Amino acid sequence: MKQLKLIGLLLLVSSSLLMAQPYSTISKKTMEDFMGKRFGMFIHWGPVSLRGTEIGWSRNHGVTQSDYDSLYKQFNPVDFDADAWVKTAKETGVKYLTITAKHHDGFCLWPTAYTDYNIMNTPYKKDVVGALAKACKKYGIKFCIYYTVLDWYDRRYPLHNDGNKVPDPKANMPQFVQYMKDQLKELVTNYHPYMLWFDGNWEAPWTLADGKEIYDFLRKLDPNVVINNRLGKGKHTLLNEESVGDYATPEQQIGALNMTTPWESCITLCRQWAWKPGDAMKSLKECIQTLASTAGGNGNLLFNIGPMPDGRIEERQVLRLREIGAWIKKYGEAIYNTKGGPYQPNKVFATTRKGKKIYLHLFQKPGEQLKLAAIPGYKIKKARFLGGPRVHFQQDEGGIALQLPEQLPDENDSVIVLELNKNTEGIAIIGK
Ligand code: FHN
Repeated sequence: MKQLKLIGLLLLVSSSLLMAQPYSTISKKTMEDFMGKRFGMFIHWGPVSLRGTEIGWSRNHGVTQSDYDSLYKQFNPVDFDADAWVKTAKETGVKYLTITAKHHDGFCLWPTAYTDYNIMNTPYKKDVVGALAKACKKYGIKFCIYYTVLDWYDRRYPLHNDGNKVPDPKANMPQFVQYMKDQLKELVTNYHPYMLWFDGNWEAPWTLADGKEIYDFLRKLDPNVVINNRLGKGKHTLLNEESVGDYATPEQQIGALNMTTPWESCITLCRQWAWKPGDAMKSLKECIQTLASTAGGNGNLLFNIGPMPDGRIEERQVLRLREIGAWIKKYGEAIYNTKGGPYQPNKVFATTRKGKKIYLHLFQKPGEQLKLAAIPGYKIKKARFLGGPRVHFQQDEGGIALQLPEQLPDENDSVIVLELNKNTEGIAIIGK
């Protein structure tokens, strides 16, 4: 009897563990490569930039449907220069770039054979996705594609507007899923994206089964393309049995420190995803501390900009991106290919680690000293500002005290390198 109970318990535990797993077959090596990149650029762009309103969401909400759906006839970004965009991405220090090839408004930035609602039927008549893919290859940036699940423009998708709850009886979801497959095959075989960023999985017509069907379809096209978790259902911040995809996607928030589940926060430089004239833009401090806190949480940051209707990125945004890049040029060692922790990120500092080093990202001066909880079984051998002077410290079983100078070297994030006596990546999380 006891044996039967034990077998039953083991079956219960193993099935619950299996149940909690996302639908994902990506290799550990590919995910480690992706997570080591730490920093990507998100680009939300399309004919809606002519109105300066939010992509997808402003259709029937501030911009009439007929006006919104006709914008492509005027869309002529003659100043679009893929090399200039990718050079800016390079100067920013990002390792990958994700373009909205198709957002919820259904407009396609590449010459798709499956709808006329695409860039070739605008006055511009050039393949934006292809130009960016080529420029990314040229400058060594991984090219990635955002592709929406929900499509409020295409009549085969059952809902034609944000807020619609009654499916269109003339719609045809199986035909729409085939349309998705046709377009995704074009995108994967013609542009070979490193990662696919799905979105718009929350509406009723989309099911978990649809997500698994598309995931399997993509895996046959490319076993190594990284796929986010928005092919499934459920919360974007989680990776569980409702998820289809390889990593979690907290949005407009920094994900929680997590050493087991891969995640990437998508956050805007301004407030809107698509370009908006005069939109509030984040300070350099907020940008850098967001990046450091994301890496400190063991996550990636996908940082979004929205280019203008003429094809240029707004000068003030380019300048901000270059300022971020100047910081990364000096401190990138503390971001790229690091792991998060071991200390929980907070308002004063975040930590990343690599080998025997812990990088302490100091966002503000808490006083003459910074006190840290002890790291049992580990000893600090040396401490210095990255690229700067030594830092004096005391350590005992009660904790670590770092003596801070009058002036911190960087007003946004001063990085102190702690060199320990052994590899730091196994240290359990400290703090909650
Ligand atoms: O509706 C979209 C939104 O426009 C934007 O693309 C973000 C980016 O992650 N995703 C959806 C909102 O969750």
